[in-house]
Amino acid sequence: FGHEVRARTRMLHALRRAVAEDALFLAYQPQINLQTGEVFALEALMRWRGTHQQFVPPDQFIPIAEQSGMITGMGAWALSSALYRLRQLHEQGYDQLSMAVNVSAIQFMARDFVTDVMKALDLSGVAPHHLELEITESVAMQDPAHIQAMMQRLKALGVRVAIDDFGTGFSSLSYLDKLPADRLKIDRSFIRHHSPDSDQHRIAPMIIGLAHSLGMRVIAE
Ligand code: G
Ligand code: MN
Repeated sequence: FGHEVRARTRMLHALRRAVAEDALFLAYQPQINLQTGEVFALEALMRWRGTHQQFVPPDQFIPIAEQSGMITGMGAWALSSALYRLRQLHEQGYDQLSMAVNVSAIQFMARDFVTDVMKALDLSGVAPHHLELEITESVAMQDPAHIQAMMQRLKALGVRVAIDDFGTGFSSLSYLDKLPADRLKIDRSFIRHHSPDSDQHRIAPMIIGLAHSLGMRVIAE
């Protein structure tokens, strides 16, 4: 246990230094319409190149960023950088592209989050409907009144919302029906490494059916 605490502390110090030294960057993963083959959006994913050029995976450093409160600044940086990049792409002629940005629970729960999003959009000059915010299913299922209100405010701006890692949490279906989300993202565990006749393989079509009957779009991670 002591060892684990020390490892965490070490990583926290390293993360502080990484942020100060601009060692974080964004990787852009395309989102593809399978009917047309067209790339309609990019998802911005935070990456950290360590001091010895090794990559630290986000599932290791995001939790530490969340526990330490650093995620607020890091998330704001990711949002504004991704929107700035999108603006450049629009100017280069890729003007139909959207950008998906992951949002941590800590950011989503903050009172001025919607104002921050509005400011980031204004600064970049990107239209709100070209931004999709991804919140994980486990977050979407917490504090229903707050989540619903936040989503409604984002929708009123024209920003889209996706529920990330869907299928891994414990969704209340009646509550899901009330969430004004635009998209469900099927968690990659239901897509990857499964033979066509495995149980896991049967989940994806169920989620697709669920999403469509709730009037949502669906994407596979
Ligand atoms: O790229 P990869 O699938 O390894 O990313 C794993 C997860 O890391 C993502 O699904 C997301 O939950 C998280 N992640 C990546 N970038 C960000 C980010 O900018 N903010 C937050 N909050 N999480 C991110
Ligand atoms: Mn995501």
